[in-house]
Amino acid sequence: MDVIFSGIQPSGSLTLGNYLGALRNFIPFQEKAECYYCIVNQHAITVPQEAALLHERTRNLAALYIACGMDPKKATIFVQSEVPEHALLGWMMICTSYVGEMERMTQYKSKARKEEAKEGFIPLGLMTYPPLMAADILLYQTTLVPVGEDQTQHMEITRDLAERFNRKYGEVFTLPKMWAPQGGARVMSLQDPSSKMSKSDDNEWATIHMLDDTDTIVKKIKRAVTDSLGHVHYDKETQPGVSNLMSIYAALSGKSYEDIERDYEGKGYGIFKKDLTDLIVGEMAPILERYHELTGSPELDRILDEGREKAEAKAHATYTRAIHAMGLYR
Ligand code: ATP
Ligand code: LTN
Repeated sequence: MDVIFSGIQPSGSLTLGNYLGALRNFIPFQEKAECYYCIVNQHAITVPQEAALLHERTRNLAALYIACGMDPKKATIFVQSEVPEHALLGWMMICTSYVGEMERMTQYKSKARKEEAKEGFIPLGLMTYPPLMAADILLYQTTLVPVGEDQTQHMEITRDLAERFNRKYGEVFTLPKMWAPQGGARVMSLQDPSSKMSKSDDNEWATIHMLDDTDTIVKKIKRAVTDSLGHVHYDKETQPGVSNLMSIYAALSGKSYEDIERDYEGKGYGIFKKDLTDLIVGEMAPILERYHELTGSPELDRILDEGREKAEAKAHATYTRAIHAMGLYR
């Protein structure tokens, strides 16, 4: 049976990109695999966070996981910082990593540039982010990691570190594979279709948040950049804005690009955008309702307490093997 591990950072309000590229795809695995779904708050603190807000977002993200259909009876849902083996193995993976390979990571380069411009310094945690992510995954002997396409490089380094460790100290870790969805693996900004939709984007028109109300979604889709060609056609080169909207439409409706092109032949962007808005609202409305029921409820704590226990048991077994392999014992 496959072992699935994935995580999302509680670093902001989740976007439609997080949903289509990651969260939505976590759900079907719980029927057929051993699943661990983590709220990776220790990754969130690789850039400055406000304490009260981080706490609130951590709970809210857990509620959102469950609102999307994650079933705590079938999947283990937990908070990264509550299972200390993540940080402990994280340190061992940092010591297995090289500065050069970390400096070459594209997410590191772009986030380092951004933080330096904003704060005047680069937090070291940004550079050691990948070995912590490797530890997350390797602790559970994970076979498959469902993530969006932007995580490809992080998955490659995870495998490299696991192989390096196994070669040097003995076979401790399973080599995990990345699993990216067919559609929605890379949702782009509504304002600049050359960059990915991101929860930390400062331009509020660029991003649809899962918690946006209907009115806001209507306005954001209306304002989404298109072009002057006026036909609904998939071509990322000549019509990047429309193609991005089509990819969201396809991911939500299950239709192919050809079907969508046929359905909107001779119709303008207005009708297409209205139908797309309906699709997004239709998908999000039931999630929102369940989310609001859960956020304040004690049920959430019970679920996360249980998740921590189950995760800890599995993580501890791998961690024990790893410290023995490395000689980290008396
Ligand atoms: P940040 O903007 O704070 O760096 P993020 O929005 O990229 O965060 P993460 O928490 O880093 O979100 O990612 C959570 C998951 O969502 C990952 O699996 C990632 O691949 C996926 N994801 C993020 N943005 C997109 C996107 N635009 N399209 C598809 N998948 C995405
Ligand atoms: N880097 C990931 C978040 C993350 C993650 C993980 C994803 C941290 N640890 C382990 C999958 C498995 C991101 O999505 N930005």
